[in-house]
Amino acid sequence: MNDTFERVIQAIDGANDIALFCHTNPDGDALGSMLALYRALKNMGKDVRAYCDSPVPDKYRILAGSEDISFPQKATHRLAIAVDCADIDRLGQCRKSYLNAKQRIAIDHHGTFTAFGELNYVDATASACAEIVYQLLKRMDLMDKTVAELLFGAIVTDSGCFAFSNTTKRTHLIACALMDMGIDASDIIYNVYRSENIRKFKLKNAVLSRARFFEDGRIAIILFTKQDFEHTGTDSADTEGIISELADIDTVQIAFSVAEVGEQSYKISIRSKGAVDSTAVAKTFGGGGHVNAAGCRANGFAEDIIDKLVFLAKTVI
Ligand SMILES: [Mn+2]
Repeated sequence: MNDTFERVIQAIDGANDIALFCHTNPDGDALGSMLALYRALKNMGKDVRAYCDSPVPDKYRILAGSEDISFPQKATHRLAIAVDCADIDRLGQCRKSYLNAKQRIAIDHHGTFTAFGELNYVDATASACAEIVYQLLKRMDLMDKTVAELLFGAIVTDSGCFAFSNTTKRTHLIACALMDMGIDASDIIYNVYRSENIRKFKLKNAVLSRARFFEDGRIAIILFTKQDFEHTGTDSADTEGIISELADIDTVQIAFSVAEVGEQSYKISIRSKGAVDSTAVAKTFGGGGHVNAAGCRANGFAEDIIDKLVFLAKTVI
């Protein structure tokens, strides 16, 4: 299903008015990949916009160009490029604007990618979508230090700072190439990966203290309630990464984070180890992702959802 970089480059060369899109509730890879393209295409002299239907989380406001990200303002664009989205619904409210573009490209690294663009480029072996964007921009000779910083931050986010099993030799080789451009790697790692505000620290401690374990500690679940967010002054974006604390427990084979995002509406993140397939559970709820990291949404009562997750988890561990 893959189109070549040549065809993607041809489409970019042939368009002046380009809109970039990333997924709703953006993470470091979605934002870093999109903003790297944004800066590179701007440097090319293109009229380029960067769109997302959610506000940029505080910790990512340091990313160059993040202040330019907006909700789509123009009815149609000549070319639309979506990054880090496995399916078109991940664009949230930006979906319509993406579909309105005269030509559409989708670049992604999820195994559950649905090839929703006219031109599609997917590489499920890439730790981050930014690995693909790096290869594309390198080929186009559009790399600069700021682009390198954005791509490095994106790779750090999605590879768990080079610790997740999705990290390959190529991930490290790209990181080396980015470091050769003069970036301050440890500074970026601190800012996008390690640092957290005191509100998130309090949220993490409240929720982790109530973690539940099943099947001799092989299944772990944490639940973020509306009250947790209210008491700590946080929101669902602050749940990012907390699930890793469960996955770090030696007995845990599969971990779930269930976050209340609306009235009887929950966002579920799943992490697993080795051959334990997170997507097998996510797909049951209409979600997707990678073997060891997936996500989905569910409606209903938290306890019913947790029961269902534990039941499904038992079938995959
Ligand atoms: Mn990603």
